[in-house]
Amino acid sequence: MPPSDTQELHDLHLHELRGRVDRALEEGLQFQAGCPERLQQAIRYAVLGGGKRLRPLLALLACEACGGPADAALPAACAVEFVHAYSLVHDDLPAMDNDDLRRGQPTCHIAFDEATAILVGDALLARAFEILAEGIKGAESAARSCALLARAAGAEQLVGGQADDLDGNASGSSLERLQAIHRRKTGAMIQVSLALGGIAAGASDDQLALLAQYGQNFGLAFQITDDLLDARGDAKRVGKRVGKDADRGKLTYPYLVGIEESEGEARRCVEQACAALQPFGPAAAPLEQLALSLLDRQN
Ligand code: GRG
Repeated sequence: MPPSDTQELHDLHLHELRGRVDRALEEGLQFQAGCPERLQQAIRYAVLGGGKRLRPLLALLACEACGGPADAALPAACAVEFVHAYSLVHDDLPAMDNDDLRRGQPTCHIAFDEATAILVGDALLARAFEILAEGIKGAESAARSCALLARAAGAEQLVGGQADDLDGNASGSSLERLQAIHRRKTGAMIQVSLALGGIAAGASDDQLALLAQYGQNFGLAFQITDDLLDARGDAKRVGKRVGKDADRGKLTYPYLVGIEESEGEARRCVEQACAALQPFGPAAAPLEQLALSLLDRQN
């Protein structure tokens, strides 16, 4: 098949899966009468107002790569997006990154207020585990998924990475430190999205190990390309403030090794991510395309 047809089929498949994710997110955000109207609005604002849905797509595509139907991973897809959305809302707060623009819209605490934004994050974190515990088929798979997500979102991974990022004095050489932050702050949620998708398909340990290898490289390529977007980006297209990293003297790949070397490192990571997919055969072609698309990210 000519490459443009393959690309078109891939785009169509992602579009279709994104639609399923958006409908599942919408359903997962129906709260009973105990949830005050304004809180409900703020939660929906934080989740449904945009975003690439990268982590949910990784969960669904990992499930398909391991031979499962994508729908089996929808609860996992919602759970990882809820944790991700909570982390963005909290990251944007004045006590953290103090941002006023996210996904092309005013951040949650600007559109509502700070206390509401904190509660939005709390509610989303709880909902993620509720949906995973109730939605994943098989008690063992559900419990394993909850434990993996808790670890990825916890003090050793997402929260720890965020804490070190906020603390300019943490130890280690600059590149080591940067990689350790990326691994926990960005990589852990990407890795767990893939693992949960695999578990929903009943993946073998070997398949999960390959997904982890893919995820590790994908995560690093994603973060390097994020740094590159920030370094030379256009705020309108990216949907958040750009150039902030340099203004704040933040450690980034382009700052440490330069633009060209960062681009080279992102390419090497994408190649390694794709190499990890070989044993899956054509079932993993969409994961391969997704990794390749990181190299011309626009947002
Ligand atoms: C507050 C516990 C806590 C953690 C915050 C996610 C995060 C950690 C900070 C956001 C800032 C940042 C640059 C994080 C690195 C990960 C990243 C690039 C997040 C943005 O993910 P995208 O691009 O966002 O997938 P969308 O909006 O498309 O979902």
